[in-house]
Amino acid sequence: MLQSLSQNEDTIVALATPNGVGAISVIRVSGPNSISSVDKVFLGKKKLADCTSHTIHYGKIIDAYGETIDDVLVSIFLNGQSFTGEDSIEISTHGSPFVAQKVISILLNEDVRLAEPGEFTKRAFLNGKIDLAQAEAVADVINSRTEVSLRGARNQLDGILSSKIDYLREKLIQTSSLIELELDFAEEDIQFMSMPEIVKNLEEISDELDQLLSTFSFGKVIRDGVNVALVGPPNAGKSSLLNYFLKEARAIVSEVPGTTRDIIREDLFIDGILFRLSDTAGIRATDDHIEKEGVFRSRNALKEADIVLFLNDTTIEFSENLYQEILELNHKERVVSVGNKVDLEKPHNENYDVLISAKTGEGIEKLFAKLKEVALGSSSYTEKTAIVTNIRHFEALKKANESIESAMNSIKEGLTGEFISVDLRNAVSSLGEIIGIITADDILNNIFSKFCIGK
Ligand SMILES: Nc1nc2c(ncn2[C@@H]2O[C@H](COP(=O)(O)OP(=O)(O)OP(=O)(O)O)[C@@H](O)[C@H]2O)c(=O)[nH]1
Ligand SMILES: [Mg+2]
Repeated sequence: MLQSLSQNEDTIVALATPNGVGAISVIRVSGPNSISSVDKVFLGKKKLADCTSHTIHYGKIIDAYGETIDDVLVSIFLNGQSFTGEDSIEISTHGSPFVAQKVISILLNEDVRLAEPGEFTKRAFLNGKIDLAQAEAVADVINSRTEVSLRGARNQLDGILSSKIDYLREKLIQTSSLIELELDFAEEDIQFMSMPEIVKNLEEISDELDQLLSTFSFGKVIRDGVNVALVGPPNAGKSSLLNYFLKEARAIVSEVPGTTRDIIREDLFIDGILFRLSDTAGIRATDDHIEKEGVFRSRNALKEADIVLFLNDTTIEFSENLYQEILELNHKERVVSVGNKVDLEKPHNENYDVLISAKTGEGIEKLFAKLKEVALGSSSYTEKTAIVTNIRHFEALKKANESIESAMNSIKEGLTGEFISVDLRNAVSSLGEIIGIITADDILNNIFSKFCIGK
């Protein structure tokens, strides 16, 4: 099933723990010569070649002159029962980067080479231990910074997305093979499955793909967080709100309109979701060329934001023109209109989704709830729901769905089976790309080069 089973002649080594001082450092070795190479530098009670899999051995690592480098513990993984699917060894040394580097350099003399970034995970994939979507989830688990993003990555590593893709791909292959059968027997005028039935199958698959695609906005939120731009006229209290969120005087606040010029970015976690805040310059026409640049940057930030917090001072008139401009630069459902300074006087509230005071904190809980609501949408996903968090998967799903739609159009137009088959084959291969059934080398390299060395 896999494109190429890993026939790695090379045995690789890398530091698996961070390169710094700690209690222990772990060095990972994987490949056909793992045992023999380590045996040459390891002095224990018995040879590692005589030990069984999944056992741990105390001993010393010695250099070419017989000098002891360190006392170590060596764990052995044999017979494909390792992360990579190859014979592997993990050496735990004392946690000094110098000791770890020394052990690695000794091994480099014993027919072992340094691993490339992500090479252990790449081997796990090539040896069929995990599929490509799961390999990518390994990186997401490592990079996850919040409870929510970790759960999303775990979901993918557990294969929930993969098995959904697998199921849809199989269903598509079945449908498409029926059409191909028909092609083969076209002369004999035999029908294996009626066209309406085929169309019904394709529609079902397409619906499920649509459903998966629709999880991406949520998936992106849980994996990468949400960009929130604090935008509004000068003096609305944007910087005050940023400071209130962060519980520190991060941005300069003053009664002078046009205080903020540069964009100030900070992260805020609300219930495990990462909100990346940008405090921006108040938007107004100005002759000051520095402020002008600030306003230019504000407009860019608001264009790119996943959520725009449009802040206004409730004690003065609502900036209707600016509001209309924001709606043009972004999407209405992503703009939250916030009325600030409610501590000063009772406001006209018809323009606002939420009323707050960045000074007293009034209404901030409601604002948090609103931010979460806009970020997550009406999604109600359980831990068993397949969620698309990765743009590569999203693009492949989109391509698959387009191919299926094109096939259905061909059917409607009464085109011959060949047209339909080509599209369906494309759809099958797009789905296969997600789990790595057939994936071009450059795509694989691109994916694994983003890993750290030792993973
Ligand atoms: N009473 C009251 N004053 C506030 C509130 N929020 C902000 N202010 C005051 O409003 C003024 C402007 O606040 P900033 O936070 O600097 O406003 P800004 O929107 O960042 O302004 P620019 O950076 O100039 O665009 C300051 O004097 C703040 O103390 C509030 O909720 N209540
Ligand atoms: Mg400001």
